[in-house]
This record gives sequence, structure tokens and C-alpha cells, in this order.
Amino acid sequence: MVNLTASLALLSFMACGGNNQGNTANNADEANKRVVNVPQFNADSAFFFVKAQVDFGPRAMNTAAHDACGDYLAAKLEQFGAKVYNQRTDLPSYEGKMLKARNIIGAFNPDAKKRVALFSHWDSRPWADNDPDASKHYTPILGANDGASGVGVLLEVARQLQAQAPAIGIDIIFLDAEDVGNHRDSGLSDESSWCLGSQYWARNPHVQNYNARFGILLDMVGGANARFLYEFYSEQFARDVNRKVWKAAQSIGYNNYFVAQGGGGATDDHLFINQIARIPTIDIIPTSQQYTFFEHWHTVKDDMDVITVPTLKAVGQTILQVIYNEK
Ligand code: AHN
Ligand code: ZN
Repeated sequence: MVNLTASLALLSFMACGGNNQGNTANNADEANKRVVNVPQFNADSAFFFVKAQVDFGPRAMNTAAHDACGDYLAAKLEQFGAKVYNQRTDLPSYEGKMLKARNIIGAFNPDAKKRVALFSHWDSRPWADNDPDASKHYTPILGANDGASGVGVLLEVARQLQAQAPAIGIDIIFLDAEDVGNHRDSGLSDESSWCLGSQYWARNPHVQNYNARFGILLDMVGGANARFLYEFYSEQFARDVNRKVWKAAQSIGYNNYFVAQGGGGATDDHLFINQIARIPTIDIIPTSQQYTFFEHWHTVKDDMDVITVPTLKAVGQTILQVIYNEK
């Protein structure tokens, strides 16, 4: 009875709010602003942050371009007001090479107990082993979409966090050594050869007893006509998080990007974060009928030409919608 009364009161309050605006809720964005003020994600700014990374060249492990980009990312997080942690460690690749890895973590509102973790990998694949031209199979890729896009979106999220703080703490976690898994010509298919930085972080979080309500991984979130379906492992480990994020996207009109259907699985950073750190974490990653993830995945054509501002906007605004609605 009490609940029913409260619900009716809330309904009439919302109806009143709508009428007073003189503009019925034809725009879902407006309806949400009445509940909480969600900042506007600037996708041109995100595009610039993607390009800034790509301008370093391929960010393959143990290269000068990789290290310079890492310094850039840490400096940006610092500039946007985060407490920055650099996790440096040597991780052996499946070929037995020592990879000089660096996970870069920006903690916003570091003392808050209620936290959400946002992840993206920042290294780029050392080989274009999915290129149609076999002579490119050992050429490092620029990874504009596969790497830089997610990081670019999260740098813009960081910039927004500085301008207006949400009610909770946020950790932006740039993972290294993700794209170092088995070369397609190696004849190997060992899942644990991928995602070395996230495996390390999940076993050695940047603060003791680290926990978060949930995590969101962004991977390849800048391609034209991207379609994000519920990724398979995300559904196994963090179904509620998938529903929360897709609902948020749909509430602001991005149902063309965030399609509420099951998709395939990706052996990606979130798998290890779920299995090892046990933080329920989803992967926002494109699904395609024609391609593995997107047309130029692990090819030399994964450059700035594949990045499109509207997709960055849909993903970035959805992330803001989710985190500013956490209480
Ligand atoms: C595979 O499914 C082999 N890899 C998905 C993880 C990945 C690679 N994300 C970006 N590159
Ligand atoms: Zn990749």
C-alpha cells in the first residue's frame, strides 16, 4: 500500500514535470536530464584523443612509440584530475619474449567506496595477421579502432569527470599487452596468450582489496555502423550490467548501436577480470555478420579512416548516462 502510494506520487510528479516543460517527452535526453544532469559527451574531443594516440605510430610492445604514448596517457589522466597509478611489470609473451608492460590507472574520487571501473587496452597488435595481403602479416598495426578508440572515449570521459563529478568513484584503467596473443600462423590457439596486462592487473590490483560494483570494457568502439550485441561472456558473468548499459543507451536514443540481442564471444580483457578479479564486467565490442569484429580488424587498414565520430558519441554518451545515474 505504501509502495503503491509512493509510485503514484512519483508518476504524477513526473507527469507534472513534463507538462511544466511545455514540451512532452518526445526527447528521451530531456526526460533523463530531469532525474540527473548527465554531461554532454564531446565526440570531436574523443576523436582528437584517438588521433593523438595513432599519431605516435603503432603502439606495439617494447617500442619507443608505445612508451611515448604511455607517457601521454598518464599525463592526460593527471591533467584531468585523477590520482594516477603506473603498474610496470615484465610479462612473458607466448614466444618467451619479455614484454615491458605498463597498466595506467586514473582514479577519480579515490576515497569513495562505491566505484565503477572502465577499461580499454592501449597497446596495438604487433602484426597485421588478418590482412588480406600475406606480405603484411608481420607489419605492426596502427590500431585506431582496436586500441585507440576505447582509450579515446575514456579520455573524454575523464575530461567530463573533471568538469562535473558523479556521485561515485570512477577508475579508468588502460590495460597493456592485450593484443599479443598467438599469431594466426603460429598454429597455436591459447586464450591465455592474450590480455596479459589484464591478467596481471586482476591478480595484482593497483590498490589492495580493490573492488568495484561493476566494470565496462570498451574495445573497437569507433567504427562506422558498429552494432553492439550482448557479448557471450558478458552475459555469463554480468548479465545485469549488460541490461543496465543497453537500457541506458536506449533511453537516449542509441538503439541502432546497442541492439538487445545475444552476440558471439570475445576472449578479451573482461574475461580475465571476471574470472580472476571477480568484478562483473561486460565488453562493448562490435559484432558483424561479415567480419570478425569489424572489416579491418588486425589489418594495416585499422587507421584513422575507420574512426567515425557518431559511433564514439553513442558509446561515450551511453557511458556517461550509466555512471552519472549511479547513486
Ligand atoms: C580474439 O577473439 C582472438 N580476440 C579478441 C580480443 C581482442 C583482440 N580484442 C582486440 N584485439
Ligand atoms: Zn586486436
